[in-house]
Amino acid sequence: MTPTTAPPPHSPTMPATPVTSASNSSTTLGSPAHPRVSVLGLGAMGAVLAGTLLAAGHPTTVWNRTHGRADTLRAAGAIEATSPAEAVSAADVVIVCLFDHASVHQTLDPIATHLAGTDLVNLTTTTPEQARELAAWSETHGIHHLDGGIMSVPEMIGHAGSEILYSGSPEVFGRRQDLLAHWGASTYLGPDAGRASLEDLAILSGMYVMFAGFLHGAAMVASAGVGAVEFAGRAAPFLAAMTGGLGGLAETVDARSYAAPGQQSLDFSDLSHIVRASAEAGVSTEAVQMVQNLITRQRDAGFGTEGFARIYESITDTTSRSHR
Ligand code: FVH
Repeated sequence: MTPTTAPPPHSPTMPATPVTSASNSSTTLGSPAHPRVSVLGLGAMGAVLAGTLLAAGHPTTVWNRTHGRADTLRAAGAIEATSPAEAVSAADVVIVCLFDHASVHQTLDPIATHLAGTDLVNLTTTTPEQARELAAWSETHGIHHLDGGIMSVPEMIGHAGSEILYSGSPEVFGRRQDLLAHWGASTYLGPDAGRASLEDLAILSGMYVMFAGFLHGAAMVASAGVGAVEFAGRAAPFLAAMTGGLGGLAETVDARSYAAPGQQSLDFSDLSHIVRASAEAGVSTEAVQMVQNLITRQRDAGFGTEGFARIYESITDTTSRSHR
């Protein structure tokens, strides 16, 4: 299915802390343009999500397990509910942004009957299977479920560059698109509730492996007395430039054209000198050895002259996986 992305309609000059500009301070009545929302979970992310909707004029009720985290939102016009049941009874749309899948069920299971008929948008990070499980649970209870993967940090919400991936109920996404757009661009990936989570976690895989590689490099140069900040100044521009190569790797993988000319070969990509330099610097070789293992499997199978993108086959071929 081709993803559809809706850009945020709000002004790019929206304040960084939107809770200070609430416009619905007294009314709790929703309207077609401003349905009533309840936000369950006022951690770093949930508080910003709630504040953004409040600033956009949505009657907003909030609840948090630990009392005291709603003070700023309350001062800006939000209503603080004393229980999840009270919070959702005042809502057309329920937004959930809790710690994990277990905390979502701990919060929602006791109030399933109160949620029947409402639109539930779960922005808690879960695995794809957990998202599908919540979708099935929601269907059992007559709840309309949309799952989201937030590709932003709290400071980005409501600003250019913020994006949230969604999958699950197409009706909820269609009905609530204007509301969701207050947080940033909204990309709908289809009715499989697990898809947004899958893509979210796949993107985060890239981020974490890159961060691990950067920190590995920082540990290497530390052996020469170079500080991580100084190293970051040199590494960041190069790493940013290298992301320009992702599209080419992707085309090669989709076409399985590893033998096409113009690619950096696996033989050339051998990382043994980096592994050895890491050992010489007295740091763990794990991070770079992981990549070297993926390369070695393909070279051992006779593909050394083919392109680096071929390590994709080491990743997808679980039958030949080794733990070297
Ligand atoms: N913050 C970020 O940058 C990332 C961006 C990408 C998406 N994540 C995910 O968003 C979920 C919430 O993240 P958060 O940053 O708001 O997390 P915390 O500040 O740690 O707040 C956690 C809230 O969850 C409540 N909570 C925890 N356990 C339970 C429970 N068993 N029952 C009810 N509520 C629970 C916690 O309440 P309290 O500790 O204040 O009582 C907070 O409200 C998360 O999935 C990220 O992966 C954010």
